[in-house]
Amino acid sequence: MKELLWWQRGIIYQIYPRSFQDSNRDGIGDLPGIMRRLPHLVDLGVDAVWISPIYPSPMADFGYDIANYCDIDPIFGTLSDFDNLTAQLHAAGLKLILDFVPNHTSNQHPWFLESRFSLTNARRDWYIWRDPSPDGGPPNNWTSQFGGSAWELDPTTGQYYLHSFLKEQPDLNWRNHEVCKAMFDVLRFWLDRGVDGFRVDVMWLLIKDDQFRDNPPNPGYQPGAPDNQKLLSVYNSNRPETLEIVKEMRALLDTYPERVLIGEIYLPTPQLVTYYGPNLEGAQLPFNFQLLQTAWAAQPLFEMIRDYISAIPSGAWPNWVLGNHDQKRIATRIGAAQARVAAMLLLTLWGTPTIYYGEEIGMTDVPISPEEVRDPAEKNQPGLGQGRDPERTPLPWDDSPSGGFTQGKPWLKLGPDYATINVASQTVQSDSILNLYRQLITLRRKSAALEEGTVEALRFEGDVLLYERSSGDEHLAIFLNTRHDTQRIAAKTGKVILSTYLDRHDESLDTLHLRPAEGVIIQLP
Ligand code: TEU
Ligand code: CA
Repeated sequence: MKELLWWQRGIIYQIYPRSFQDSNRDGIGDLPGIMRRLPHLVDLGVDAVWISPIYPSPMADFGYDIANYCDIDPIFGTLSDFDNLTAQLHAAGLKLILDFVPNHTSNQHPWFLESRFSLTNARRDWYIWRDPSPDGGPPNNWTSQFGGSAWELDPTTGQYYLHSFLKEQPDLNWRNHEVCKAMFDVLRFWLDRGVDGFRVDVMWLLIKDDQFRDNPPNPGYQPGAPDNQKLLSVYNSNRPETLEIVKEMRALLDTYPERVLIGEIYLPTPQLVTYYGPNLEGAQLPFNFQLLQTAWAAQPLFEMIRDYISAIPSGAWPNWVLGNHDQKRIATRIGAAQARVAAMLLLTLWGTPTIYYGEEIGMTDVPISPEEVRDPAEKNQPGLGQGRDPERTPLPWDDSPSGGFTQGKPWLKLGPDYATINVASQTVQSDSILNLYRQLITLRRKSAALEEGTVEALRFEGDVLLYERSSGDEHLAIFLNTRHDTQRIAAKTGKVILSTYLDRHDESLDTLHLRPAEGVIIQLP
């Protein structure tokens, strides 16, 4: 078997920097805070860290609105903090992945200030400007992901600009070659500083229809659902020309050794896998969000895994995600007991796993009252369940005030259960989910079958999902009980090497009684 690259063998850990560790009592996590908590990442055993945006930003969308691509926001620290963090991560054997947000800038970015100034200035075409429609309204019917029209009238010139997200986030025009060049310079700036890869924000939205055609209505729209679901995003997403840009990004990364290009892509499997590129010259890891969207039951999980793995182009590498800063946390979605089963699934499937900070201690969404809302997705469309604050709350490190996250007032409150759901308590509690994560990761790192074997004999029996992983003469069978009652399964004779209950080891068996929400890994002879 070919030697695996770090991003194939490794485990990625996503840090939402505002909520990881504060170091200066302003209640907001920062780069020195991440440095202080490096031992946690090392103890956990992850291989790479992806940090959500840390660039100068007015924070209208908490850093996904960038005003300068080549610096660090003072909230998070300085370029020298960044260089220190990179050096410390590398010294500890970890890679660093940055968030790259190419679809839009902040409306405070100097490029946009110049672009909006006049019809004829040199940067006018860097953004997407259109005349009003004949009735004076927006140029077409496209909607913003955060509600309302995707077009904002700019009184200075009487034209509308496109914003796929907030009006404070104008979309760049990736059909303009100077934009491509400027953004590729940004990638080089960070690559030259030692960054090991990028997670590219909304990769599938980068190019829009050149004729700006109206989107058709969505026949599946349910009244009461958010605005942006009323139409099908035919003309403002997943356009064929997008892959050309992705290939250019990849080609640039390939001029440096062993860098990784990850794409944030919310598309069904058949479209998602096209982002690998027909000759694997696209993204190495188009983020696979299927686990976020599949009902937690053995049969749908079986079908989804089967379809995803069979859709992967030959030679491409799969990947798996249970959560991120835009989605309900897994422990909230499926409950604390099944979150342990999900951990075993994530870390025993074939392909690169990404862990969202807090998953390792079973953090749940924190209810945020209307007065405490920070996220514009909730502020713009209150009560529709669009808010992302609940999954972005500070990581509790111990049971001291504010969980050791800050000595100030945290920017979002901690969960009511942080006295028990925290890193320190779970470190000493031998059967905690944190210790399950650590053992799963330890096992994965020393098992060639888990690192490189494909998924074999994938099936389901009743409520149990089963599959095998092999390499050389190492053969493992994984059994996951997706329900909260006992399941009895005929097993090949083998020896239990890990249970999600963390209590049975070396037990030999023929028939397996899986306890409620139990997952086990069995070593086959
Ligand atoms: O998210 C893209 C995206 O499509 C989200 O709008 C997602 O569908 C939504 O949050 C689900 O509730 C990326 C970033 O991950 C997100 O945090 C940013 O707000 C967005 O892009 C704009 O940059
Ligand atoms: Ca701080």
